[in-house]
Amino acid sequence: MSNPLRAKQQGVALVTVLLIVSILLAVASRLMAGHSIVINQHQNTFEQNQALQYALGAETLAKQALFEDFNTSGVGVDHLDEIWAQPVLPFELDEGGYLEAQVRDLNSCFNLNTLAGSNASEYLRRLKLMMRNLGTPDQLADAWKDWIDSDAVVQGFGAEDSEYLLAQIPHRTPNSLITHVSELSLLRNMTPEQLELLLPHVCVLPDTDTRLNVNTAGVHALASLHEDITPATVEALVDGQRNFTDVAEFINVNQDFTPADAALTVTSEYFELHAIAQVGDTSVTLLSLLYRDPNNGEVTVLQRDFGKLFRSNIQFSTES
Ligand SMILES: [Ca+2]
Ligand SMILES: [Ca+2]
Repeated sequence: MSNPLRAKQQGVALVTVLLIVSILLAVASRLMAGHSIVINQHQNTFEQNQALQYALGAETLAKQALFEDFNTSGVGVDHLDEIWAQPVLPFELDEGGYLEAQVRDLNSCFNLNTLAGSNASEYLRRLKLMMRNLGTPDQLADAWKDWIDSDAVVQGFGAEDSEYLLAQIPHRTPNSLITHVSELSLLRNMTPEQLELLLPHVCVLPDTDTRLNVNTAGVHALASLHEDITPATVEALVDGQRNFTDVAEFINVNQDFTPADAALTVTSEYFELHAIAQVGDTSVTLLSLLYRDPNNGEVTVLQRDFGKLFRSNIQFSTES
């Protein structure tokens, strides 16, 4: 065999080997990349699950605190100095990350579902008053009543399906109790600015006749009770320490509330836990609606929402 032919064969063999090596390298790097994605996916799933378990742990802790408050530490009264009302300061988790939780009393806000109950006209009057106090048009209260009342009859400045079906994105009214406060944003003529004003003072409970806890209620929820009660008067009351043991004691020092005494209480049945747990690069937020049975203090989870942005209530002073 001549030398040029042999050299040519050797060249072909070398190219073949190089080709095989480069294919193997490509396959290996593809496998490595795939493997790395699988590892990251597993790590994310693992961290997500750990964060979820921490958030659910916070929920269990809140249930326990509310149960103990009912039976031992805070019997017969609920106020903001009790243990359940104290936020859990953010604390570091062993896995790297943190957990923070807070409980809010929901007998402190205006329950929007009350406009679908047997006492709807009274609650409509209160919602209108609250809207006027907040500087939003009280016609929105008519629209809200139509949104959840069972009939399809337009009342006042309200609106029913006939109007919402003509909207740019046609939709229907639920005509029943609702489960999420975000439905307010679907009301006809509701602007984002008006929604932002209303949201801190309203809530949604599976109940159509909810009393306000005078020890925890906010300024606008209390001021909505009667025309003679102004937000300015209530501000002084809310800023002070509130630990009334019964409604009569409260009325005795706050005579303006006499016409609304049937709407008041000093204990609460509905609460909301909001927690955030972060593990590694993953975080889970949990908003749980809790009901505490007024007969035995047993606490039940009615609803869980994993989509609500967590906003801490903790305020640090510059010195601390
Ligand atoms: Ca209590
Ligand atoms: Ca309706």
